[in-house]
Amino acid sequence: MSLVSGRDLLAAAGAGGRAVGAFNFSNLEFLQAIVAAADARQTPAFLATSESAIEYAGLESIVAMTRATAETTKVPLCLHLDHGKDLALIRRCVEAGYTSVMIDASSLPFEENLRQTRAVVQMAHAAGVSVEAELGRLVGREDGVVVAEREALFVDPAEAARFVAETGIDSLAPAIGTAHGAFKFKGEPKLDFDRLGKVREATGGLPLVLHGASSVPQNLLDKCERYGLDVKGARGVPEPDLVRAIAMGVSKVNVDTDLRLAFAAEVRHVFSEQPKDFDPRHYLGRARDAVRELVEQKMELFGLAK
Ligand code: TD3
Ligand code: ZN
Repeated sequence: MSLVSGRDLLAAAGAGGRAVGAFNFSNLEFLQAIVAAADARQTPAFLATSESAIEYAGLESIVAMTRATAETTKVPLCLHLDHGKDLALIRRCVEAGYTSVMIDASSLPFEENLRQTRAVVQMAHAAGVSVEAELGRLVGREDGVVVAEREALFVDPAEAARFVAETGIDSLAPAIGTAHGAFKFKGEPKLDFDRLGKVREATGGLPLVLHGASSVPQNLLDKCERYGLDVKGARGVPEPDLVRAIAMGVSKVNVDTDLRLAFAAEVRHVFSEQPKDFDPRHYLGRARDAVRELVEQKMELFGLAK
């Protein structure tokens, strides 16, 4: 079917306890893997592209292949801009056919974030496109921030209430201790659930989004190691923490890193097994299958899979 808005997808997540996955892609194989998983499990999904994915694949190519691939299933899907920072690019996405955009002005002062987000909401809503915004900052192990400073970068629940009321956003990504990438935590993973609860209360049931939600599961790390992908010290968000966040009102969960690990590990697996095979359809096809399987597992964990 044709692409639906992010707001419609989040409504599909229902009142609570379940979440729609947002999976990043920048090529045909990841896109096909995510859509095949959605179709197999009759589960809606956000098809997410970052600004750098657009730079890599080209905006028009992304829109055309996403529309064509979405037509292969009856499951509702949404084409989403992840972490939009360039206001001109956000506008180009809306005009080109994206059905959801994220404005990420979270690194700017609060008032400036509010101003930019409000402008994007006006522009996007006029075209029926929904808007996600972020408050607080995601910092990981590699950002070199000491633990005491970390919390100062988390979302402030009182600010969240004002931000939501004054911007008209459709969903909010509150920073509560996750980070992007494979190296999220130095010691034990720790999310600020208390703060998540306060944000939930302060924002009156608005759909919340968890970024940096890859789990970097041990079985995937084992496979990476077996085939020579060096990701020593990688650490993600434990699955029970994701389930807890979803139970507390998170209704969109963003995953990119785990898919990349699964894809790369399987490509290396094929290469190590078949030293004479150089047909890209063989190694990319098997890697695509590995991503599809992982996306299906995520959909199951997030509670919407059939
Ligand atoms: O916005 N994203 C995807 C892009 C981050 C770069 O990997 C996320 O929040 C997913 O984060 P991750 O790294 O945990 O999959
Ligand atoms: Zn993110």
